[in-house]
Amino acid sequence: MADIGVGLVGYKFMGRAHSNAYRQVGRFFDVDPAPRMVAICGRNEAAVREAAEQLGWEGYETDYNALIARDDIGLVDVSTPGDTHREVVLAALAAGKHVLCEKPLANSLAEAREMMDAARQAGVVAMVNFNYRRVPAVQVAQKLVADGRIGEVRHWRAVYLQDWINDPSFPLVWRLRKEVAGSGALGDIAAHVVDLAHFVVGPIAEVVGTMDTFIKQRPLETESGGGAGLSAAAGQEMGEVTVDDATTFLARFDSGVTGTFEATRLAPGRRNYNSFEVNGSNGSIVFNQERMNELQVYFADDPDGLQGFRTINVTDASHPYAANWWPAGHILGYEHAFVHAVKDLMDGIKAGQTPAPNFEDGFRCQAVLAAVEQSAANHAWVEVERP
Ligand code: SOE
Repeated sequence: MADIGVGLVGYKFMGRAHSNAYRQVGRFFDVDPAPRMVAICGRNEAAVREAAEQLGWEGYETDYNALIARDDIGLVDVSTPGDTHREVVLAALAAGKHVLCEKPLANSLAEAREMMDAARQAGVVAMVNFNYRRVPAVQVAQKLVADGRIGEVRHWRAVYLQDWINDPSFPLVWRLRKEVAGSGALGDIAAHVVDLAHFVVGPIAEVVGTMDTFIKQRPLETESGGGAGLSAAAGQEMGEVTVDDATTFLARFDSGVTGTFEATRLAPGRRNYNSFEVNGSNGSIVFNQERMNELQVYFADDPDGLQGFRTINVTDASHPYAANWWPAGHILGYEHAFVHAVKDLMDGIKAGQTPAPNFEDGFRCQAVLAAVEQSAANHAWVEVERP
C-alpha cells in the first residue's frame, strides 16, 4: 500500500480533530494511499512540539512555507482560522500539493474565488472539510431526497444554535474578531447549514437576512484556552466584538424550494444544535447533530392509522461508513465524520478526483454568506453570485 505524507497547519480544535482522523482512518478503512503523519505546523514552537507528540506526528514545523517545501509531504491540510486559509492554500496549490481546507473556504468571496480558480489551475485534489456532510444520518437524508422518497421538495428549514459565548464575561477570542474569523455565527456555523442545504437540496439563488451583535464588548483574553479553542482566560481590559452573534435569513433555491436559516451562539442550552428539516410532497426528514446517530422520517404513504414520525437508528452495517466501525446500535461521535472525510479524500487522491465538497462548493457557500452580509446591510433580497 502506498502512503502520502501529510502536513497539517493548525494544532488546536480542528488540528486535533484532523490529527485523530489521519491516525484512525487506516485502522478502520482500507485506504490507498494511506496518510503518513509527517509534520504538524504552528508558530508557537513549544506548543506545536507538544502537539506533535500528543497527536502522533513524526515532526513539526513553525513556518508553513517550510512545511509546504518538504518533498515528503504531498497533502497540505489547512486547519487554521480563516484569515490564513488563502495564503496557505495558494502556496500549497502552487507547490503542486493536494489540499484539504477547513470551512469556511475563506474570509471573503474574493478570496474564495481566487482559491477556486487556483485549484482549477493546479490540477490536484482540493477539498473543503464541511464535516457534517459525512455524518451517516446526513448521507441517508441526502439519498432519501435524491431518490425521491419524500416527493417534490418544497421547504428547507435549518437552525444551528450554540451557547458557548452566552456569558458576557466570555473573552474576545479569535472567532469574535472580524479580522481573523471574517464573520461570527454566519461564517462559523451558518456556513455548515448552508453547505448541508446545498448537499441535500441544491443551489441557493437568492437570500434576505439579518445579522445582529447583542454583546458588543467582551474582556480581552489573557491566554487562549486549550482544547477546542472555545474557552479562554479573560483579563480586565475590554474589547469590541466585531462580528455577528446571530444571523437569520430566508432563501429561495434554484429549484423553487423555500429556505429558512437561523444561526446563533447565544441560545442557552443549545450546545451544538445543528438541525435541519426538509419537507416534500410525500414526507419529511429531520436531522439533529446532538442526536447524530438518528434520523426522524415521516412518509405520507405509510398505512392509515400508522402514520407519524419514526426514528431510524443509523448504525446498521448497510448505512454509510457504519460497517467499518461497531455493531448496530453502538453509535458514532463527532470525530467519526472527520475520519470519513479523510477516507474519501484518500480515495479521491487515488482516483485523481476531488470528493465533494470541492472548492467550487466552498465558493458557493461563501457566495451565500456574502449575499446575507450584503442583504443585512441593505435590507433587501440579494442574488447569490455563481462560481
Ligand atoms: C464553534 O462554533 C465550532 O467549533 C465551529 O467552528 C465548528 O465548525 C463546529 O463544527 C462546532 O462549533
